Amino acid sequence: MEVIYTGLRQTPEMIVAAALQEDADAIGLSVLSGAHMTMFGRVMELLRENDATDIRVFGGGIIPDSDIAELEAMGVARIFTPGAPTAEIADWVRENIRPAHAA
Ligand code: B12
Repeated sequence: MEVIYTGLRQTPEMIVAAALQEDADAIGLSVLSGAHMTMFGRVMELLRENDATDIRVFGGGIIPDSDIAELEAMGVARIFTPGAPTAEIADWVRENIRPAHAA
């Protein structure tokens, strides 16, 4: 898979613009600051506004369990929290991103 790293401290607008321009299958967000509800929420909103909800959104960070259900209700496909092994994340991406996009 090709991964485009956009760098630190990107706004949701910059992230969604990059995903649209690059025709991305998925957006992976890392939010450690506690602003995950705002950041994920705005990314989901911008994807809807751009008719691009086929781009799957997933990610991780310092995210309390109690917020994960709400993020999933917003349409976030999966959240990984500290301690998640890289292999588990890679397996999830292999199983969920390409097949979902091809279907
Ligand atoms: C290094 C660090 C910093 C550095 C960041 C350097 C940098 N360039 O990134 C500096 C010094 C700048 C910093 C600043 C701040 N920090 Co700080 N920082 C940390 C620290 C020690 C490590 C964070 C880190 O990089 N972890 C590496 C990541 C990759 O690890 P991880 O979260 O375990 O990742 C796993 C999962 O979350 C998941 N995942 C994470 N991202 C993604 C993305 C994708 C796509 C996927 C699939 C999975 C995934 O998979 C990973 C593997 O298991 C943590 C404490 C800690 N031990 O976590 C505090 C911590 C994150 N910081 C904290 C705080 C409060 C701050 C500040 C607000 C402090 C301040 N008052 O200014 C600022 C916020 C800056 C900002 N805007 O985000 C708190 C956050 C509390 C919260 N959110 O509730 C923490 C948890 C410390 C604490 N216990 O209080 N910080």
